[in-house]
Amino acid sequence: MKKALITGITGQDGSYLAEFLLEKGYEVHGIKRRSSLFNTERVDHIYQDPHVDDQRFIMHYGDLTDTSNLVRIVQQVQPDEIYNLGAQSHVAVSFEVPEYTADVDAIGTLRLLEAIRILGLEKKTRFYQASTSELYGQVQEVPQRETTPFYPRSPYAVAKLYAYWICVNYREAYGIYACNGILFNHESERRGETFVTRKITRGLANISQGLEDCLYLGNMDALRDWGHARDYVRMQWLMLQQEVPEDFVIATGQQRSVREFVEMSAARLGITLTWSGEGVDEIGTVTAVDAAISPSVKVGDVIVRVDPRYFRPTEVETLLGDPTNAKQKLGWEPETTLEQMVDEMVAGDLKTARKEAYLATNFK
Ligand code: NDP
Ligand code: GDR
Repeated sequence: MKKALITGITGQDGSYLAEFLLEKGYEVHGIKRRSSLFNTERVDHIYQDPHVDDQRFIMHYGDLTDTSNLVRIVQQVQPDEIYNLGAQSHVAVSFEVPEYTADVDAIGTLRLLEAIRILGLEKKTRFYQASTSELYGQVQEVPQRETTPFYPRSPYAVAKLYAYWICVNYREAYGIYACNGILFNHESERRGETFVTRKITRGLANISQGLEDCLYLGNMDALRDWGHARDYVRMQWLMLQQEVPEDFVIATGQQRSVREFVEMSAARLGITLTWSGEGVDEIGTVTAVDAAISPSVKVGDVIVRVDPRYFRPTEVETLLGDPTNAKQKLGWEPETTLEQMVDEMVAGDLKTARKEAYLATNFK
């Protein structure tokens, strides 16, 4: 039975990857952080009681900033594959905590690669690094592919740039099977609530049920290539099954603006919006509404506004990936369309909002 170790198992991707690997018959180990509240919600449905005989899902307390802990876990698990998904993954937050972001995202990657080396696992353990389209930052070529030059635009992206190159360097220097998946944005109903897609679907669903009045956003013109996380974790595994390690761009090849994502989400809640004003004065006003889905929304309501606090000191305005290499060499194709993903995200957040509104009305 193959063993995998996943850092970031409690995150969006970690939870989908753990499900995927369990289905493939792996023994799955994950590193979780100690927190004062439960932080395992995304993996609770696959949790296995440690008292059962054939436990295949095993959690270890740990942190990417703690070298001795990482070495001990890697020694104990002796993994065939390590998926390094753990990170301070929020771009805007990285401007607030740049040093911590570098410690976790850059040096954390080095610590894991060193653990492989210290333990003499160079020939046994394959290593996947969660690299990112943020490396392209101020884009130098459209669309972005494996050969496009990097120009990072945030402390997060600069930390991930170090992680990218240390991965390449350890592959070349020590023959470790290590590769970078350069993944463009991918979302799901498990996406963290402060990333823009989930903020939009959750915010609009709350507004539809009267739990909030208005959604405040930053740069409405930002363009992203959004795919579904479930499709992208399949690709992470595929990358470690090749004969020769290689870095791949994973993307859909299609691009939408934040504003378009708002419109798509609103449409699923029966809401039509028109836009007026510009920049910080831009607002989204309701021009039609299906009261059966969104009983708390009225024509004329302003439900989207821009708040400059969400602007970033340096922004990545546009990202569009070219996944040709992954398609040709790995036979990978995204299976979920953007429309299906928005349906899924809105449906999930609407269900939660309806429950909360019901409780608020009936159990005051
Ligand atoms: P999430 O933010 O959902 O998950 C991040 C995970 O990392 C969580 O499990 C978190 O733990 C854990 N983590 C954070 N800090 C530490 C630390 N110091 N030590 C150990 N674990 C830590 O991210 P995603 O699942 O969306 O992304 C997975 C990876 O892929 C990240 O590295 C991200 O940077 C990268 N990426 C993501 C893309 C996307 O669009 N989603 C695109 C390209 C790259 P906790 O739950 O306790 O907070
Ligand atoms: P990103 O994702 O920075 O691309 O990083 P995010 O969803 O945070 O932002 C996407 C774009 O939307 C604009 N935006 C807002 N963003 C947030 N979070 N909140 C807002 O209110 C808002 N309004 C507009 C942003 O300015 C940006 O242009 C994600 C993360 O998952 C990274 O870890 C990953 O590496 C990259 O995707 C690929």
